[in-house]
Amino acid sequence: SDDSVVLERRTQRTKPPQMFQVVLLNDDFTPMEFVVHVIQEFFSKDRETATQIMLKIHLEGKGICGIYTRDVASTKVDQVLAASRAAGHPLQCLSEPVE
Ligand code: NFA
Repeated sequence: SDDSVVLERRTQRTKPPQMFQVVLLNDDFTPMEFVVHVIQEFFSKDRETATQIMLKIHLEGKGICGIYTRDVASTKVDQVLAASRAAGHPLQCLSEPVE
């Protein structure tokens, strides 16, 4: 006799993607106002939140501006670096895996 049995998986089994935080680094030259503008524009923060993040970066050396999937985080980094270079500022931006 054939006693083999097949059970359908009806539960979802999709693991969440690895997330990446986008970090801005402090420097001595980029104007505070430009950093606030960048954080508002590319990380969708209001002016008050953007100012708080900028000040944290200024005082502590670095700060997280947002957490995204790999491709979105990479695009944010490219956009920030392009805008900074276009404006003649040395602002540095990177993404790194969370955890
Ligand atoms: N440290 C810069 C200044 O005093 C401001 C700054 C903040 C630069 C955050 C880069 C990132 N003009």
